[in-house]
Amino acid sequence: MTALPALELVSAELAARAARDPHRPAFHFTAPAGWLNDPNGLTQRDGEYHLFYQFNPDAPVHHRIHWGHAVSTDLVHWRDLPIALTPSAGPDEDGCWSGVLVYDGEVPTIVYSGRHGDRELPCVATGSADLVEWTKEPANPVIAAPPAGVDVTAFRDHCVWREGDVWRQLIGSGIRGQGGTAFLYESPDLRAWTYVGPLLVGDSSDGEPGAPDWTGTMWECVDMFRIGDGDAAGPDILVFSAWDDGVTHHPLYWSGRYEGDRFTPSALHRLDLGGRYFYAPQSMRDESGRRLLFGWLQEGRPDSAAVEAGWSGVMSLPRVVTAAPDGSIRQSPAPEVDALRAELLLDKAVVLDEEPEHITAGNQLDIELRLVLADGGAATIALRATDDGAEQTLLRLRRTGRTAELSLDRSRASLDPAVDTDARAGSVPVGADGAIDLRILIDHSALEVFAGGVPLTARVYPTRRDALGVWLSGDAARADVRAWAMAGVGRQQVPGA
Ligand code: DQQ
Repeated sequence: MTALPALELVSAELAARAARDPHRPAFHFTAPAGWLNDPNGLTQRDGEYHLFYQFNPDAPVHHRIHWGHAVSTDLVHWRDLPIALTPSAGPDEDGCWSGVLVYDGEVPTIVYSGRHGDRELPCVATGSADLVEWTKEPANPVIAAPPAGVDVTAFRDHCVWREGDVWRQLIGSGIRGQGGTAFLYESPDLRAWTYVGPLLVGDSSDGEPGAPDWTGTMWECVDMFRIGDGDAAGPDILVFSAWDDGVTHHPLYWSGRYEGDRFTPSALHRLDLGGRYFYAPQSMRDESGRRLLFGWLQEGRPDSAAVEAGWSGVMSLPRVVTAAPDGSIRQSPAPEVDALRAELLLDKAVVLDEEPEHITAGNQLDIELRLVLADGGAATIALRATDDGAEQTLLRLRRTGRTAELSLDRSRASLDPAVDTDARAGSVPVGADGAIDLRILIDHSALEVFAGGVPLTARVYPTRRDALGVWLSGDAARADVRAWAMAGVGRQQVPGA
């Protein structure tokens, strides 16, 4: 029996409730209703991008996770395809958790974590050539248990690649008393796996659990890639999401070198200054050789509010990842996002002073700002702001030499006392001329900011309908600003799917 697409699986009542929510983004990908979390199985096939995602059609809570499936030719307009994986009696009875898609010769193959009871084990499913129908391997799980003799904190999520004539995979885990890790396995056929050893082990005693670069006691959604080829290749990048005892902390990455059976790190970096608001990212190399990255924008309102809204979870816009000269990576929205610019609202140079200047308004905006700050200079951008300032989300930048501190102040972002208002901050690069290229994408409750290629993602939930203003202020600063109203992407289904 062919599975149903997401929109046909959710109840009409839930979908209607979700559609009415003013906090629901219009140009980010979301589930039609219910729950969405991690991006999975990213691939481009015959020119079409496939986005699978962790999905619960029944309610906006993380429970009995399915693999939703959507397809796009332009990375911004997505069509629903039938659900790829549904929990069924056996090792994924309680959920089809995160994983990846690889091509075993001509056979599309998903490697994912089947959840049964309170544990997850690696499972495999094979797909039709069009990636629409999936058949689970009768021999699931393909690995019966975590490595013998290792006391693990958890064991799930997969990064799989072909190396010479074998398959290799990383499984996210943690060694109790030591730290997060990625276990390396090898297989001739994606079914029989031999444990090789830990690729790298973190140290959870290093730093405070609250610190934005704490590596956690378990690494979720490990993802390893190299940007570029041959002599032009950048460092190897090992991405993971730091987790501890049920708490999703933040995504980090090691830059370094993968060689033999080990990863030798040279530095640890924050992947997104927004922390848990860009969680469990997965990347893919597309047919043109770009490294694309998607992540899950978690909610910042209480579970009860999401349940009432009928939906939870936003997929990030697609990001292009490039290597920076210092060994870190830079991220920017894929150029395809520009196609959603519906109307140019503003194109002007502004000299900033203490008095905030109203420059534009909207809750679906793309703002490009080239901000030139004197050393020690600062600028503030107020977003989703009411004229009386009762609600406003503030982005601040303060330059010191060749870096600037970017901070997000949500203390007045919402009059709703229940939503998350924690601050976020981190360092971003400044050009030799003192300029910072900023890109700010506002999509109702979803906020993605890129400053010199360093992202800061968050969620905001203003209560007032007039919380739309964008204001600029600063000292020793000027800005070239362009802003566009962004079109929504709607939702399409494959007829008869
Ligand atoms: N979400 C998945 C897990 C993963 C976590 C389950 C990260 O496989 O570890 O939905 O958000």
